[in-house]
Amino acid sequence: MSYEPTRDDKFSFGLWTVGWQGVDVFGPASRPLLDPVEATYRLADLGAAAVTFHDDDLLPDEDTRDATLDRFRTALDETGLVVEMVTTNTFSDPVFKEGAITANNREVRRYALAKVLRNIDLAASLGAKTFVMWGGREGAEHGASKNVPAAMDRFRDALNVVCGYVKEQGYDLRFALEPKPNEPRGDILLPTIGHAIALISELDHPEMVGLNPEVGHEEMAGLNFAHGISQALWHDKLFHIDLNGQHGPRFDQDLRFGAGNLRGAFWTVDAMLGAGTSKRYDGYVHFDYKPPRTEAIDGVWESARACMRNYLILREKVQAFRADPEVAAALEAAGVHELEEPTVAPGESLDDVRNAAKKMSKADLEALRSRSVAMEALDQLAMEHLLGVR
Ligand code: ASC
Ligand code: MN
Ligand code: MN
Ligand code: MN
Repeated sequence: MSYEPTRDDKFSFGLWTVGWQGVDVFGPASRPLLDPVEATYRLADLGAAAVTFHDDDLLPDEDTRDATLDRFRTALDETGLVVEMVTTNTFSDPVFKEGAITANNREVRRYALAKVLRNIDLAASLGAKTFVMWGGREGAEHGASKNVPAAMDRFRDALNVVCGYVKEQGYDLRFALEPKPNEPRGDILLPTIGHAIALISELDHPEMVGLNPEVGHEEMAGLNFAHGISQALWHDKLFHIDLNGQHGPRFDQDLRFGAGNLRGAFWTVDAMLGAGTSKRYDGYVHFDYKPPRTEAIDGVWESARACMRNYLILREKVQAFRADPEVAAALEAAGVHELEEPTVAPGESLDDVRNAAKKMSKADLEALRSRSVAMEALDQLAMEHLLGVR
């Protein structure tokens, strides 16, 4: 296998990823500014199918806005790349230091909403189908400083407003909320996939709003990303995905996909492909990572290439795992498919369940207590596929 990406692989990159100059809390940029239009050409050469951006990544100021948009549209025409997703920067400008759509200050909230609405128009004009909302500054450091129920009201209102606007304009655009537990705020609202799914059920148009989970954001909270996206798929809410790498609960590392928790990456790809049984993810395979500050521009392109290559390698390993007859036997031995059977069969009464339980002998129970679940053997098969010895 060559692991060369094709357009059919639907790889997509945020322009802010390869464009990250390495500014961090302890130091300024370590790399020169990368022209986002040049980055678009370069990503096309590397095999990407699409790009995404925050308004400010591509269009940082009014004076150059129209000219840059013209150059960007030319780049899309010349490369055949599409803009599949657009998102709004409601976190860099200090005006958003205390939040954007859930800031205590109402003027800030209205300013943020106007910025989002303008960006929705841009997203629609470029043909994007997904609009991500990452509430990076929607949060708090101080206990009494944020009325969380009121913040949820404002979050809900803002989502209702933007959904209503998209319907009214007739845009073909869905929203995807991106959870993150902390950083840059001490605590961020909608910290996990589960919190975001719960808010969606309170909206006027829940069918228009789903999720954009990011590997590192769930793993920062010690959560299992594959489980999180599997549940999101179950709710039909996996509208988009941010793939990257993370080493457990610490700062948001945004490593290239495959770095950090490699076993987690294996199960992430497996979950995206439907884990052999359930619904699969068929959207763009989007990378949201940061080439480490240590790298010069050669390392930037190397890391972008590696994100796609690691995905393709892992996809091959996952497919081989799922096609392996020994794995099929191990899944059987572990009783994995039995879980697909309803606990109470259609037509059965709860008395049937009670009576069946009552009829169980001590020996029946003892047999269940001491049964083999054979899960270590199953997991070792996955490990050996991942390690390349099967
Ligand atoms: C996003 C998104 C993030 C953040 C981060 C900004 O839109 O998905 O995770 O912004 O990439 O640095
Ligand atoms: Mn991140
Ligand atoms: Mn992200
Ligand atoms: Mn990020």
